[in-house]
Amino acid sequence: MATTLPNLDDIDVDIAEWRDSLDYINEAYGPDGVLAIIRSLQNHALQRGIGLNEATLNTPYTNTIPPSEQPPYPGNIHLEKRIENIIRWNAMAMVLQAADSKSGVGGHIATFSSAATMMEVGFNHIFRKRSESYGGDIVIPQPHASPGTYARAYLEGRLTAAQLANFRRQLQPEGGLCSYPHPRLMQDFWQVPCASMGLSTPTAIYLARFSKYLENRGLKPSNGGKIWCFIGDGEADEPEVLGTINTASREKLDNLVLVVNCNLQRLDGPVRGNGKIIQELERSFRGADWNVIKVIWGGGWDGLLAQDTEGILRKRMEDAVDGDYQWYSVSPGNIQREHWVENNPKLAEMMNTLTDEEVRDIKRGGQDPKKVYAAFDRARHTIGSPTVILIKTVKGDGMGAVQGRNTVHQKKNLKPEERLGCAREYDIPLSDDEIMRAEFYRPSDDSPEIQYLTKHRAQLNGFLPAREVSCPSLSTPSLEEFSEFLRGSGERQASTTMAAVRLLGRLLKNENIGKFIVPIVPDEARTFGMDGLFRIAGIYSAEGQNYHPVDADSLLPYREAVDGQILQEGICETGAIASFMAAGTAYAVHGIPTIPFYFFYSIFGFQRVGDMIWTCGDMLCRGFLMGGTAGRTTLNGEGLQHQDGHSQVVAETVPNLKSYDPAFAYELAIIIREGIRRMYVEQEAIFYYLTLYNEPYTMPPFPDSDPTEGILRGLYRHHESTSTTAEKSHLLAAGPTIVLALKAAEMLEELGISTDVWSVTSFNELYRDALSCERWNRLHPLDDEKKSFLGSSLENETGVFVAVSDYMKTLSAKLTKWIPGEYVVLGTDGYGVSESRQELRDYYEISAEYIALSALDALARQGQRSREDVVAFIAEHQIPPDKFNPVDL
Ligand SMILES: Cc1ncc(C[n+]2csc(CCOP(=O)(O)OP(=O)(O)O)c2C)c(N)n1
Ligand SMILES: [Mg+2]
Repeated sequence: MATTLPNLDDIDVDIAEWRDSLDYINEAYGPDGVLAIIRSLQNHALQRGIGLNEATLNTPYTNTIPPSEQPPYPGNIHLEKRIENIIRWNAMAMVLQAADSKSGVGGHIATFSSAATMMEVGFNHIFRKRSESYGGDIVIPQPHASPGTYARAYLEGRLTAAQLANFRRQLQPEGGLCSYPHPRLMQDFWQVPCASMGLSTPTAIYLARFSKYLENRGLKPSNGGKIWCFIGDGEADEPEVLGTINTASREKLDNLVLVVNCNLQRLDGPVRGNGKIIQELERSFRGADWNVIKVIWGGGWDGLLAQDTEGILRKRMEDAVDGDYQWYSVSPGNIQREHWVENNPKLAEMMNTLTDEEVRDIKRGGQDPKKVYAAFDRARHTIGSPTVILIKTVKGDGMGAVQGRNTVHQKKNLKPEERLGCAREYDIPLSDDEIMRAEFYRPSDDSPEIQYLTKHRAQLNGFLPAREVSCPSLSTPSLEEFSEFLRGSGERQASTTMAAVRLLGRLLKNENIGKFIVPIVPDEARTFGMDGLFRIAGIYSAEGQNYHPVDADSLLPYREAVDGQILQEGICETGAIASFMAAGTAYAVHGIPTIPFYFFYSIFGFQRVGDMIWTCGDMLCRGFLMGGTAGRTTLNGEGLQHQDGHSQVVAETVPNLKSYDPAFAYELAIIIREGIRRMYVEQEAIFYYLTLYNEPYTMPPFPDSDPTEGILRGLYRHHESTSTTAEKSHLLAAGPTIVLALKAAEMLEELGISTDVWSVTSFNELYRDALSCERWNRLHPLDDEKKSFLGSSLENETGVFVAVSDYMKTLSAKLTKWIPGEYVVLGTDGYGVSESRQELRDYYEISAEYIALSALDALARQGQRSREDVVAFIAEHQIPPDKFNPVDL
């Protein structure tokens, strides 16, 4: 490791001779010659067991771009600094006013303080908005730096002082601002949600990838547009960050720039006190084939580094760890000097060219706009690979005594004298009283600052971030197109998964919307029978297919193509859901109405990437989440970690997600058709979750009674009893459990109990509707009562009710209040078990026998049947009364 390497002076070898030799090879054979020699030496060392990771993956702890390659700065640094300082002040003032209001809503200052310069360089010179001729940059700032983005928008005249004053108070009458970037809550402003640490990186990577996909498929012109994603150095510890970076280089995403604000601190303390986060990240990103640009030192070091012919200063820079650097950021110049030169007379001599003040003021790269611009400029001109820029900054830069302290992240208030100190340093022309009240400052529209800032944004096509949706509506596919599913399967049996994949195949052929369909699947296409689509739609690959596929001669070859339509994501649910997000938001990002159908193993959806699904809701994403091989018992054999009996329960927690658990192919067709209409014709901000099953059974034809409304709102009577006995039961079944309910109905009819079977396509939709009617009635006591769909569907029904699904009982139990009679819920609570379908259904007590038993028992409890009848039923069907309860496993 760097800190333990011996000094070159202490090694008895003439290093100058080695260097001369390399120079000679370079002159005679060029860089390839040098590479060949180094590679040979490297292999030689490796064969002797010498680990070379650091030597090969790390460059020195200096700026990647030397002063000689630095482009001239394209702006007025002095004026930009002034603007930056005003923005810094207003950003700070927002949080201070929130603190003064005693509303307790909080806010952060330190993150933006460290990021201000890099953001300003970007906004003044780099981030370009979408136009006729340009695809448009997307800027994803660090979430905790949001006050800075708001403060700039205030200067730009896009936000009012009242809005700034209501930071984190969105319910105030004058309007307010959300804490972090949340497109759902500020739909004209924020483009991408990023407040859950780590998720913005895969989001950015897959947005960039989807942009290339659209270009390669001819849906978008190749007219540029980059994703600029800013994250924290602490944030880079989230597994989603480094976990998805290989995709970016494999896909050659040169439209992606990730900027890591390396202020060396996270919330609690140093990110890598004992090491160097920049070097560590450099190794990871270089190892993943990214273009890495380090911005470590400000221009104040250039002169010293130029004098450092013996590498003394560089070695010292290399040896100091981040804990030291953080300490320097809080220490006076003389103390810094003492520690830095560490009795090294040569270094002391070099540093003596600077006063203590100058030592104290010497800046890090992220505080120097010229260094930042050089990096941003190189990144935007990089071709063939994604770029990561590692920028060293100071957390809480300019916050006075708390700058660089471990507590700075949480610092939400400043004392009056601290406020004065900051404002005076920023040269804010407000009175002392105004400063102590943390008032905002905005120069007049004709001031040089506002003129400069607006001119530069105009040159870059307008203000950012901005979310401007302009997307054509599609047309709803006709019902005839789904006739195959409305006809039923006849003698054949089919599963809802098979039906869904066939339906997807049909939609792909639709003249109007076919090209907008984006089938997405992790490494599971064969599980769902989607391999048939490979040939017709092709698997997207930016490189095409440079090999002869092993199954080229078969009917279903693995066909990769540059214009392939299917996104086969490999075993990466995070990437797949990020692709769903990119495809489902292309209507807003690019004005292109792509319709994602993401097929996945249902248990690896909400459970695995629930936070990303929540983010999809935030980003107003559209599309269909298709949870395949669903159901705790229907997916037999796979056991505890695969058998999903709860995703429908969790789906209910996402407010604008419509979740359905259909039983039949025609239900599926009606729901998907309506989803396309609502999302892509009416442009509603909703998305869909459908659970699909692998159990084949006969798919009935669309009933003459036309249950369309019931299918969409959650329930309809699928089977009406022809008997008219006094005793009545209703079985409410979802998904494939309807087959069990129909069998149970026969058993109950044999016992003389008239039984209807209702297909419940969505317990969740019924519940939401019932709650919303109940709320409305409470608020309108004198008006006619609104009836919920569930209430009016069942209002004339009597008897007992049994609900069953392949999900936890809580899914149906939440309807209890609105069911007009004794109500029993059956479900699959407990961990999954490896067993056959039939055994599992007995085990979780949802088989036909248990359904019938539940109805019979409910009637007995109502006094309509004797308890002896129940005992007899238990005995006849050999139901073990002392059976193990699955939730106890
Ligand atoms: C998933 C998640 N975990 C925790 C948090 C809380 N949190 C917000 S900011 C932060 C520290 C950020 O540190 P860093 O990424 O280094 O950014 P900096 O503020 O230093 O620029 C934490 C822990 C969060 N927002 N999301
Ligand atoms: Mg940090």
